[in-house]
Amino acid sequence: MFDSIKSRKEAEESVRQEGRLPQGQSLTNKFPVLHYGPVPTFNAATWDFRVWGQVEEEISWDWASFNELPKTQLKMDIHCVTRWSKFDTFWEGVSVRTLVDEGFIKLHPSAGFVVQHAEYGYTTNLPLEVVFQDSFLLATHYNGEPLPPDHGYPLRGIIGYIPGREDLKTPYFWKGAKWLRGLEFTEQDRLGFWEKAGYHNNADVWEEQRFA
Ligand SMILES: Nc1nc2c(c(=O)[nH]1)N[C@H]1C(S)=C(S)[C@@H](COP(=O)(O)O)O[C@H]1N2
Ligand SMILES: [Mo]
Repeated sequence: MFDSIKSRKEAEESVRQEGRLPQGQSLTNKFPVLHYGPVPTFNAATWDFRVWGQVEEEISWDWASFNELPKTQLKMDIHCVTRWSKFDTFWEGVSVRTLVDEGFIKLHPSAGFVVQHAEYGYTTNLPLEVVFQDSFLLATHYNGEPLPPDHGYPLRGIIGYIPGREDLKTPYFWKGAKWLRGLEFTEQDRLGFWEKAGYHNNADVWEEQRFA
């Protein structure tokens, strides 16, 4: 027990020295579960993933065809607004930028923002430029395994900080919707669930933009 406390503190000190610990955050080796409402069940027969809004054509995939899309792996640090941070988390999933580059999604020039739509009506919003970053993924796997149900199985958005990539924006982790069912591309920004509840729309972890 004391060993694990000591190693948590040591790990925290080393990420602090590397400049990877934002103000007001502390390191956890656990993986806290945080969401509003119940954990939905997954039914492969009825699940689909839809893309609509400022696109040339609406598109939807069922679970089997979604899994044939090109996959990307990503290691990054995630930062929850409730002050826990988890370092070197390892994910696999589908890059929205790749879907656009490879013509799976054909965007309208007017598309400027993205609303992630999840089960039970949870939404969160990001600028298109952030969704296109290397640090945003539609994740199917965590640590080489399918996502656990309470972490978003079968699909969730994820956003975090890739060490050394000061060129990228790093919002808090709520900007990744668990149990994701679709992306809506919009012309104007539209506030999501926590954003409407008073959380900061930009949510930059380095600026501690927690509340609006
Ligand atoms: N569908 C849905 N996704 C959500 C939330 C939620 O309430 N509903 N909460 C967000 C918040 S506040 C955080 S910090 C992360 C937590 O992800 P985790 O439970 O896998 O740690 O999920 C985000 N995604
Ligand atoms: Mo959060």
